[in-house]
Order: sequence, then structure tokens, then C-alpha cells
Amino acid sequence: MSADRIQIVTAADAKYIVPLLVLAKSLAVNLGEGASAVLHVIDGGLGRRNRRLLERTLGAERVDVRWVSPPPREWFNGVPVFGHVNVSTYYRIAVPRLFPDLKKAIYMDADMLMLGSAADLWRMPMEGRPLMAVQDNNSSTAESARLPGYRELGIAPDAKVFNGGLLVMDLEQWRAGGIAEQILDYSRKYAREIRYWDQDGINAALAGRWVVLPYAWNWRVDCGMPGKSTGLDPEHPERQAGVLHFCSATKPWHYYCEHPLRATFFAYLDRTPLSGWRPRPPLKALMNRHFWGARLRSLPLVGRVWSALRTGAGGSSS
Ligand SMILES: [Mn+2]
Repeated sequence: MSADRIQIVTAADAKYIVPLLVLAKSLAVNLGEGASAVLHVIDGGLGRRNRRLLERTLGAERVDVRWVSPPPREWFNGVPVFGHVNVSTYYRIAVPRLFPDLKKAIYMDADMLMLGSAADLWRMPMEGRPLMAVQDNNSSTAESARLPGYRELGIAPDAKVFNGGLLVMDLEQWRAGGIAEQILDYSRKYAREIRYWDQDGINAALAGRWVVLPYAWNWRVDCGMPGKSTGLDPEHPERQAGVLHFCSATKPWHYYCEHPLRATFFAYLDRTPLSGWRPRPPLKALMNRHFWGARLRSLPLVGRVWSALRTGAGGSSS
């Protein structure tokens, strides 16, 4: 039956241990009736303690962990790396080569959380295509995404563009078609124009050749804009979303994140060995007197004394 096991691949380093545990636990809880899975983690430097935390998270679950070393840096010579992203974003295109024994895999960013049935996603028909993904909501077409070189490559302006956070990959087709090599060639050729790192190359190589998954399977949540509606009921996001993707630079495990869906994130974290963990305020916040004022006010007796002193001494200094 091992051929039927759901194969998930992700990549993480020590800075991503908290979201990695959340992804793993959410997968285990939402595998689907009777299903089992293997979670392959491309280990970008987690360290023994963090690896142990993940193993403990999945100890009694139907998900096995396998550790994989990252591909050699030379594979990615000459590809563009800039902004808040490092070379590890390119690991997803190395999946066909890193896992020669697998026929199919679901690549998931470590900033994702599974809410729907992983087995349902795994069983979706690929219609003979090398990839299934979700169309991007901001940069939805080659033209609007300004996909470098799309005209010269004969890609239609209205060709759909996907978000690279979740990729269901037919690895046999990727290997047979040399798709990763095409993406690397493209990434070097258009290095100066690329905006979305490897995502541009995957889109250019597979334009018009991928299955469009329902939006539910990569529901993007912008934690930098808590007021902007995600279209989800924060009490029951699972009613609409199969996978949450915390794709913005602000993440639920950051101190300044106030997005209502962080509650969902911490509900899963609290079912792992890091239960109760919350982000600590950065130094910047500790040096702010309003921060301490708010903390003191929230203490039962001290708060009343503090408020009385403030009012008595300072008058109406807001
Ligand atoms: Mn992501």
C-alpha cells in the first residue's frame, strides 16, 4: 500500500520550526479517512533539537518524517536571489531529482496549514499533466504578472499564472521532460527581469500545461493587512479553505501579526510540543513606554495603582 501513501515535500530551516510543526500537525489531523502520509523535509539547517520536535509532533500520527539534505548550491548557480527570499525557494524544482523513487508529490511551502482532506487533494485527477496548482489572484495572467519573455516564448498574454506555494507534481513527467532544467535555463536567461524567483520559471516552462485547482487549495492570507477580508469566516475557515497560505512578509508567528486567522495557526501549534509558544516582543517594542503601560494596566492590583498615579500626577496627559 506504500504507493498510495500521500507524499508531501516541504523545506525549512531553524527559523521555520514553528510553522513547520503547524504544517505537520495540520496534515496529520486532516489526512482524511484511512489515509497515511510521508512528510519529506528538505532540511536547510534545522538542527537536532528542532528535528526532534517534529518527530515528537508526529510520533503517534499516521505521518512519517523523512529528512533530506538540500540539493548542492551549484545546481542553482546564476539564478536570481533577492528580497526576503533565499536560494531555498528553488528547492521545489529540485524535487524530481531529489526523490528519484517517487512518482508523484505535493510540494507545500512551510507557511501553509492543511484544513481540508489531504487525501482528497492527493486523489484529484491530473489529466495527464505534469502539474496542478492554484491560479494567482494578484498576478493571474502572463500579461498581468509581467512574466519575463512571455511574448518571445509564444505564451499567450491571457495564459493563467499560478502561485508556487502548493504544487502537485507528476515527477515522472518532470524527469522525462527535463522540466527543472528548462526552468533553470529560463531563470538564468531572464535573471534581471524575474520578479517571483523560481515561480516565474515554472510558469514559463509549464504555461497552458497545468491543471487549475480550486482556489480553496491555496487560500492566501495577508497577515500584514488584518483589516482586509480574506473572504473566510475566521471562526470556521475550514468551511471554504482546504489550505491556508500565510504568504505575506508578516506571518502569524511574528509579534506584530494581528490577523484573526492567527488563532487557527496557534490552535494547531498548541497540539504540538511547542504548545503555548507565542512570539516575544522585539526589542523595539520593549523600549516603548506604551508597551509597558499596557502591560502594567492589565495586572489586577498594580494596574489600578499605576492608573491612579498616572492620573493623579500627570493630569490629562492622554
Ligand atoms: Mn509561502
